[in-house]
Amino acid sequence: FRAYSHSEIARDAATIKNSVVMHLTTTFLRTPDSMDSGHAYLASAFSVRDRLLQRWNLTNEYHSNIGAKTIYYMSLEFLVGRTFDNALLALQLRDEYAGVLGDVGFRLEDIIDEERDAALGNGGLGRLAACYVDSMASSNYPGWGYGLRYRYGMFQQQIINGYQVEAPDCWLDSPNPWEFPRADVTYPVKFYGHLVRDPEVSYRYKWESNVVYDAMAFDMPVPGYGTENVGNIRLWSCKTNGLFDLNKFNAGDYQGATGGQVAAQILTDVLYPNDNTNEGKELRLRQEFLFCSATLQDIIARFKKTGKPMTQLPELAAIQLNDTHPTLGIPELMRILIDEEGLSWDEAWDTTTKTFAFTNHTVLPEAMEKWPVPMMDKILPRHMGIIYDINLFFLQSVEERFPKDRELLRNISIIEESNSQQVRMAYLACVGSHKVNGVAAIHSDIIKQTIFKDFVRIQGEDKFINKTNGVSPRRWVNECNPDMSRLITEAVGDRSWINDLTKLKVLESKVDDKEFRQSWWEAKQKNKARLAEYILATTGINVSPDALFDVQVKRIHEYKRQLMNILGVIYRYHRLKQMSAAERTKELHRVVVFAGKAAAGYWVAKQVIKLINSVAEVVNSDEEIGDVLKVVFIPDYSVTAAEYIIPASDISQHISTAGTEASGTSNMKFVLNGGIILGTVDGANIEIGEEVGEEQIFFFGCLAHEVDEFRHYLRFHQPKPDEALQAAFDMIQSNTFGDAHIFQPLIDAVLCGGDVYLLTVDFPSYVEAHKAVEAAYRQHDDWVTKSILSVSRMAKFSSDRAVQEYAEEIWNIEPAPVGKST
Ligand code: DL6
Repeated sequence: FRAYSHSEIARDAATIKNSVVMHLTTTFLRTPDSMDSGHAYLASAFSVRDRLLQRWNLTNEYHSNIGAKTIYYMSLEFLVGRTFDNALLALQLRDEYAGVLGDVGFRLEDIIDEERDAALGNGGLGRLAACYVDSMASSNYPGWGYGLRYRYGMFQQQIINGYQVEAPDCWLDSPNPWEFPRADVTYPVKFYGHLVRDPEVSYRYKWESNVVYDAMAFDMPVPGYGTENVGNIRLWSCKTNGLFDLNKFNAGDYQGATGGQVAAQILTDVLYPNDNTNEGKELRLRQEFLFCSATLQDIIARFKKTGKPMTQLPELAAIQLNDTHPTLGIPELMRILIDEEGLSWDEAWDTTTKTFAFTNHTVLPEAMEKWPVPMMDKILPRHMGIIYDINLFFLQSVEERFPKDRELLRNISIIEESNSQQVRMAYLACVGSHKVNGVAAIHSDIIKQTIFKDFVRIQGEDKFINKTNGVSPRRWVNECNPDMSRLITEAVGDRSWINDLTKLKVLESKVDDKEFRQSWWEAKQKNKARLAEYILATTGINVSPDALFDVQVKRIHEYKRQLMNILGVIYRYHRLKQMSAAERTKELHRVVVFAGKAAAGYWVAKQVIKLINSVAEVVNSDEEIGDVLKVVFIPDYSVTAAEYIIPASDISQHISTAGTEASGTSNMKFVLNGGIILGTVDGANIEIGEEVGEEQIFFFGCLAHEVDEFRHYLRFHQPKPDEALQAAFDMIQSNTFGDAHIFQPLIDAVLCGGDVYLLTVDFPSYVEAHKAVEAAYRQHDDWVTKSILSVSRMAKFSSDRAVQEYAEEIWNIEPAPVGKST
């Protein structure tokens, strides 16, 4: 077949200009004279998309011609953020577009700002999925993400009177250049109905139902950096065509006529805004199934084109389950293989378990997905039957090896025998997969000792492995931190580090280079000035880039302990108020930045936001305090906001109670951008510490193995806050930040609710750790050394490394660069 040499894309200014004007005039019916920045963005983005699609086609054609094994990354969340700048950098067209836009009076930065984030995810889990597809494309692995095209992404957070107020994220109201609708790729997805048993094979059924929705594909090309490969995220949207009831319409029942459309559309309308909690809503279960069924049908359809027997599916396809949300893919593949493709149960099970692998992302009990058996039985009767059979065969095999161990059988059963029976999705995912992994070393150990303890005993140690998370150097250094990137490129000699972070090692040799150190510091200061502008624009608060920037940005959750941070701020304020003016002048100036969303129904988390904003209001308007302390809550945290915030931190806080944060990924992003971590011995903090060295990280707090004992003690004993924490409570309770009643439940959770997140235990060492940070920051030279050394040692935390490990140890898949072979 064709030689896949090079799909040379046009780079000259005249051709680029023509393509922008062509889209402006034909796609958007505008003239160059009436072009505003919104249309300049759209026309430019569409012209970049043309170039991407050219490569996208070639990549897919090439992979299918060589019969490449493909990884399918199934995730209900893809927190992509913006694409325009990312695509320009990947195609190495940034300067060219800046030139063309500059010629007609636009700054590229302003045009980039016209794009809305694709916020189809809650936090770390969704952003990880986006980083992984980026790495698959950039490392030439044939890989697709599969997800849902939510009409409303992550809600927009407004702060009104200090409280979080949610507004819908109507991101598709304006044209989206980064998706390609595929009306030709549509699958029917059934719900409800009844089963008819095959007269010849007792376990084969026909599933009959007239509740059938259509899932239609939208493709989002994922540009690989420094390669011709373009990946893909295929998102499903529930199609409403054909669900219009003309008879009802003719009879004047207009609402009834569109009822079917509304019922269908709602399936892909909204992203559930829960991070680390399981809401258990029926609509969510239907969302999950629509996603799994359409994805599996699509994978099978592609596989069948090869003409190979279905049992060879694992040779051409590897499916990774991003947490339990896509677990229904397992019974759905079983259903297709047995009921539609005629495989025996054993063949189908062998094929399924060899195809699937499962990543666990949490140990929090409230996040564990379980579905009531009656609900599952009603909505998905065939799948419930398959799950019962999977469980039966699994329990039988266990009983053979561990006869009469009733307790073991009860503990590992996929069906929990509670008041109403529940399907334990983590167990189903585990039993139906050939590998199970956690996302940081400590987390992978913890899951082996807790939720999967019995499974390790039964299925063997080898099945349970660790794959420490990583982040994309394209977005999280090269795109978000241009000045530091320029310095790294100069030090390395070229841009190869962007696809190979081991090259960062060379920075170590620059650590004593005076000029380099000065430029490094200046780059950070510039990023801080940029963030100060962003803070002013989004909050109206003026902060000085000369202060220490102390940042905690992530979902608001009790286990992440934003409450401990703001109590620390209150204590600092208390101390400052006790000082004389002369003493205060000696204090290090500090800007404490918070950002993050709370799930709409998570009352405690929302009260924490209110407390932060109330403290900010008082502290920031206290003239005695002035610039010594500023507190900022940046509203509507997003990928784009993170790209402003992360490069500007001096210190970032990752302070979860030990053993609760599976990994964390923003910790990696902060250090990769020259910031230092103040954190607990938890998640990936531990491995970051191992890589960068103890001198480069500020640890505090109790250790994971101590947590149970402390919790047990605090259940039966009154928690005792130290003086500092008591001072913070006293300040709140004396109405310093408004009506103390509003915040009393937060204090009660610590003092009367058993202090589950161990604030009283960790607060003293937290305060000490802050002192150590201040002392270190005052040693300006040493701080710069810490910053450079940290970045130079961060290679491990590239998502390219993580994806390569998955490819080699789980997916058994090789890179297939387009144009490298014919
Ligand atoms: O693995 C990505 C990310 C981790 O970095 C976080 O530590 C973890 O909290 C998050 N987990 C979830 C779990 N949600 N569910 N289910 O978001 O995953």
